[in-house]
Amino acid sequence: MADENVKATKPKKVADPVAASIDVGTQQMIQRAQDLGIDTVFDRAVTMKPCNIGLQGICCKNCAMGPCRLPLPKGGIEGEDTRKGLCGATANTIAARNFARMVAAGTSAHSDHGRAVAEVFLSVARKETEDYKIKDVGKLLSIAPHFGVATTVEVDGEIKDRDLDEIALEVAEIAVAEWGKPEGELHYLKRAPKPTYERWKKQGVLPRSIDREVVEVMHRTHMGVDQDYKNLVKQCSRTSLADGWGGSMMATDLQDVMFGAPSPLQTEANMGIMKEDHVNIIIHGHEPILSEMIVAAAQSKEMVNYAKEKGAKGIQLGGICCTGNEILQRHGVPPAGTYLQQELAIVTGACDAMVVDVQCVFQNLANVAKCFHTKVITTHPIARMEQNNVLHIEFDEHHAMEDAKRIVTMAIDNFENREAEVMIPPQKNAQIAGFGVESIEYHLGGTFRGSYFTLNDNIVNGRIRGLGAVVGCNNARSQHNNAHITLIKELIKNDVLVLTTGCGGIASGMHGLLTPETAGVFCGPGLKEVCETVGIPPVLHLGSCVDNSRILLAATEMIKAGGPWKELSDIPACGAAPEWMSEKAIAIGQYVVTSGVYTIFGGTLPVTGAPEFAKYLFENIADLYGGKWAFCEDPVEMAHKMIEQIDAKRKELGIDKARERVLMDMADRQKLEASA
Ligand code: XCC
Ligand code: SF4
Repeated sequence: MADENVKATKPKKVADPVAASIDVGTQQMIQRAQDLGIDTVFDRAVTMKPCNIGLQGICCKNCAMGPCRLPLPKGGIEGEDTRKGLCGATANTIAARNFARMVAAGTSAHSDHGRAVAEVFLSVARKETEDYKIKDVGKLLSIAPHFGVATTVEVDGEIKDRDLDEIALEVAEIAVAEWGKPEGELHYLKRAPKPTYERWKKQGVLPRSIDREVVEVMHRTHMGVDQDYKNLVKQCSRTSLADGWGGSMMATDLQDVMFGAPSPLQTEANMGIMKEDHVNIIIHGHEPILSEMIVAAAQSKEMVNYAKEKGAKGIQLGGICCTGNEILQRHGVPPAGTYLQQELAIVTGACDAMVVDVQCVFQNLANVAKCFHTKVITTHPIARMEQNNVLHIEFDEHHAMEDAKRIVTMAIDNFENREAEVMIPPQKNAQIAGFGVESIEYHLGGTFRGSYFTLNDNIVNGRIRGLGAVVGCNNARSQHNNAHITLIKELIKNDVLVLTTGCGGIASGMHGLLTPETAGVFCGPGLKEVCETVGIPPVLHLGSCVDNSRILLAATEMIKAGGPWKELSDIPACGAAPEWMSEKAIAIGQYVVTSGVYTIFGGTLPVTGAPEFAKYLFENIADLYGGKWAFCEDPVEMAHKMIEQIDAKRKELGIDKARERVLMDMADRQKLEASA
């Protein structure tokens, strides 16, 4: 491993494992990698400093007269800001253009994923594939009307159910067209509460079609086009809505139709789910089109028997990142870790195959795999790796099961090649995951009231102070999982019910926050009472990052169920991505803000080098949509900023007093119980 020539020079700087992660298993694996002379992202974060100008968002390389860099003077700007690039672009223009391109990239990633799902659904509807089916008819019928597809038909004055195949085909064709239709607006926008939709309309940000908005960002940010940061932010909003209420939401829905809407199930999380005596296949990436098939293949008798023939006790699947969340929520496949643990799953020496599709995949996986027997298999035509030890098995929906079996067979055949000593860190925690709009309704509403009424009621009466969506990535620039866990604990301690997705969800599971028992340990009295009464964890895992659309729809259900709130910006709720790193996170943040919700990110945002533009995102934008951006490095402080926003909304709604009364009653009751 170690390079011969380097020996004489001083030892390389490496990460301090304890400072790098709050998870003991992760610390052990970082240490192990270092002992073996293998560098991981944690070490590289120590040796490579981020570029300070890029960090502030003020480097423009949109034409060959640049790159133009406009560093902010140490003491800030006094008087007029005269910084400009060769063409005259101001810091505001440059930072806004960069921000817009992040929104476009993030929207593309979520939406191209959604497109792939929609295309598979179209082949299902056309009966061109046998391997995928419509698993959840109820979900299909519930989304059809949102595409303008009727589910019943009148025959001789009688209302009859329409043929399912017909409905599926119509939905599929209309859905696929959402990416590139020449006119109109996205169908799903009308699912938003009416006042929210009207706001978007008034601001002129209703997306027309998904691809078009992304293309328009690229055009507007080309050298010499849109040079008014406010106008650029407007296009950021329109594009991001095409993600949240478009590509992401359709991805979620059509996945549910084909693979089943999730419902809560119990499993475990962290690298300790890997088993020494099993074939371990780690599935990493985002699109469940692949992972669903691998799950089916790995569970087949044929494959399990083959694994046994080869000396293994069975096949253990594990997920990393969002495809892990997809198979977690639908099949109870345990996640092996978050984004930052991908290299470490290989460092265990027990990973027989790492199967990846798109997004969040480190190219360094291939380098780490060279030191072990692990086969890294890329599967997607748009996501390959240059290293020569990487295998590419292209996955095609028309022979999906065949491809999946080939991949699983390869992993099984590789089991006997394990060389390096296997060392699986034992850390793992029990968890309940797989909540969705439908299951929250069921759990909180009970069977007889089947609505979001109970949730509303508990917010109004103050037992639940508000909602906090804690989502998104890990970032090697901050301690792995620390901000997620610290923030969430502080929120639930203050009676804020937490909804989580993405790597935030996996982190919550790893650290034991996704069990109903958590309520008794970490929650404030109001939230504890609600959770214990209905038997839910105070932190609800709603799936992958495209499933943030579930959070939008859950909030919409709260409005439909009646309450003091009329639009999304009225609800005492906040969004947070405490360890964000990806462009997708910026797209999500922008659609959450545009949907009316205060959104706070950890670390920093690449806008600080342009103070006027930053102020626009942090303050003025609220006048247009009700939501605004913020960032904060310290997770406890972040929680209190969110709580402050939640309390302000409660006050606006006139429900701030109710909470004081509830807490007073509770204190009395506790005193009574104590004296009894
Ligand atoms: Fe990627 Fe979705 Fe971020 Fe995790 S949370 S690091 S985007 S896998 Ni979406
Ligand atoms: Fe510089 Fe303007 Fe070209 Fe950007 S577009 S690199 S600011 S000259």
